[in-house]
Amino acid sequence: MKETSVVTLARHVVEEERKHPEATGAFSDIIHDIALAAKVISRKVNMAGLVDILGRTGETNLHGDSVQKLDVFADEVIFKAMDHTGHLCCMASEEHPEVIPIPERFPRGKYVLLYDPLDGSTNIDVNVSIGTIFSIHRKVSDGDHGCLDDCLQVGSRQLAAGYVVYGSSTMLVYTSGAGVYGFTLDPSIGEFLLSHPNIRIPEEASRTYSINESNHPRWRPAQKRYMDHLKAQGDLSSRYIGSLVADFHRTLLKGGIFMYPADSKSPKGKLRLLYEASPLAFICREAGGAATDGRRNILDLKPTELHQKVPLYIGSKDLVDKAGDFLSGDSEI
Ligand code: P6P
Repeated sequence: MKETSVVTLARHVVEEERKHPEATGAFSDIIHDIALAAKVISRKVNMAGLVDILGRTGETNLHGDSVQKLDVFADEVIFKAMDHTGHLCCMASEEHPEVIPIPERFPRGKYVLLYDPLDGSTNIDVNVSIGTIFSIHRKVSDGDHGCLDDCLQVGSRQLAAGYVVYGSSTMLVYTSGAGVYGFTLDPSIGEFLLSHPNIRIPEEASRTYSINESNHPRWRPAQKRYMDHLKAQGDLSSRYIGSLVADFHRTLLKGGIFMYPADSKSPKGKLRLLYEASPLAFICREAGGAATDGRRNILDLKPTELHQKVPLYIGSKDLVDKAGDFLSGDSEI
């Protein structure tokens, strides 16, 4: 019997779990439940142009971003996929100002889920790839209920991190600290199939730099000097989608650097540490890349607020390190 090459996400997670005798299966369940939520969101995203869920709800989220109906849908799908499982002590979402408790009627567990339910949602109406980002920590507080301290953990303590990119295909990419694995959804059978085993960020020449250059007037001099340096190298193409998950996914697979710097309008940058920068930094490190705030490793930053922002330089280690060389003298970071 020929060895099957079809490895489902479920099979992969079980095989990874077998490498850890102490594993209880809870983590495998969490990844499975996230994948289920991703399938439901993917179906809705792919129908967005056909069903009355485009456009805005008329509300704005805590960050002042207009909330699109798919944002709300994705947030609810993830919460309802996870709230009853007994594996989580609490959750935190970009769409909620405070920590989300597990409803009293359900058991609580020893893990914490932080998530951005639908990042890049301003691109929904123009059919550009969007994504879900998630980060899993172990509960650190005493008692049965999770709390803010369980969410405000340094990125290096993450147990797992991943994203789902809803693009030309739907892919789930995750790491649990032993490599980065990519699974592509086959909608005809409703399974995520291993398509990108052990992703490593390449050093080859098809690398890109990715940044919103319209912000150039607001950049600090050190940022401008680094951009001039990158362009002078002549071996990087410029690509910017404006959807973090899509821009990061390309950077992970092709190499290069994605930047969202601090600037005079956003002194802490725009992206959030807990459920954007930190999980992507964990994935990038596991793929042989690096991620900083311009000077410090993202995974070393101790969060102080649930929705705190951070400048982000992420991608090929040589390019991220070089950014640090230019920016390290910038005392304003
Ligand atoms: P700008 C999308 O709104 C988002 O949060 C990220 O997905 C993306 O990387 C960034 O903002 C784009 O921001 O200022 O370039 O439009």
